[in-house]
Amino acid sequence: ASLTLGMAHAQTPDLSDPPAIDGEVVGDHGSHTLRMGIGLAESSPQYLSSQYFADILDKRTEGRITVNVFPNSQLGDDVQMMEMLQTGSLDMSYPSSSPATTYVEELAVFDLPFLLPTREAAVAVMQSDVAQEMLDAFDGTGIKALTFSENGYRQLSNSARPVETPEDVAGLDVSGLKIRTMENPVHLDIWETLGANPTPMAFGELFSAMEQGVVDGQENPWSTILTSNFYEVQDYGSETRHVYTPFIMMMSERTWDNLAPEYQELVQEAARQSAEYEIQLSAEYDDWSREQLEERGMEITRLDDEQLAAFQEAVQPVYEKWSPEIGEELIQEVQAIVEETTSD
Ligand code: TF8
Repeated sequence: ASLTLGMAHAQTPDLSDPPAIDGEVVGDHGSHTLRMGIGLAESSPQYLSSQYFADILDKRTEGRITVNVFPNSQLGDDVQMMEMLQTGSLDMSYPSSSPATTYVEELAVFDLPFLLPTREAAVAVMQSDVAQEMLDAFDGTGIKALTFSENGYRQLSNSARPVETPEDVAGLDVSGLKIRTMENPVHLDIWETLGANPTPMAFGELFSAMEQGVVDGQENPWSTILTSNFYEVQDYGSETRHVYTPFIMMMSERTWDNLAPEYQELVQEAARQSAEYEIQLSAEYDDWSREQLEERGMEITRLDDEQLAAFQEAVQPVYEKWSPEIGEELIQEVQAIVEETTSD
């Protein structure tokens, strides 16, 4: 019988129980009901980990801190919700790092293409001192940045054609793909460099823009393409993994300053615990979501090493252009952390 080396099927994410909530109950320092707005759906790792964050606070204050999580960008998109944190009209949010570069420009290091080759390297960078300095750099903006977690490896999807090479993006005899990007100048430059026609747009407007053909495609992790139902309006996917984007769990500085120190310590610990859970969930969702998308009819191209190298080569000009802006030293520091994780 012929040996069939079928692709090993990804394990279905285990949503049964998040990690047990242990740790002592924090004394009574008043009661708070917090509103948290997030961009993704109830089935996303972002929502599930936000709910786990809320459960930790509820349990360890015996209900004195309640966090109500509002998903699906219903309170606004990433940019709007960060502004609401600054004015104090929203208590918490969980945006990508990319639109937050207007507050802390060093975050743009995460937008450099192919910078973080493995999840292990990405996690090491997010947990490094240089990453903590970026979170601290929010002080004074009205936003208290609590922790990084994983939005994940971004993949290209579109409704026009299969994409295996940069030439497929640019379109030799047709115009370049109209690609929606996050509101971030490095992302715009990546897709301009690849010959696409990029348009920055809030995430909440993206589904209808694809449905109406205003844009041909977008780029996000498989789990977002699945949980936001993009497969309904996107026929083709390409496993480009061109950028690893972090999430940043944020609290309004007004809300933070209004909490007793004991509560602040608990919030920081709960944020770290929920980020750890989110990264584990997001990793479990990654390959599984890609398979779910194929089952729902998306044609997904897995790039081989040569095809991936062609994309890495094609976006080199982005490094030349943005390294001076982002800071050569910072980029080298991040690359050194990557080296450490990939060397052993
Ligand atoms: C994007 C981001 C978003 C997330 C989410 C809205 O493409 O990846 O999916 O920031 O929180 O805008």
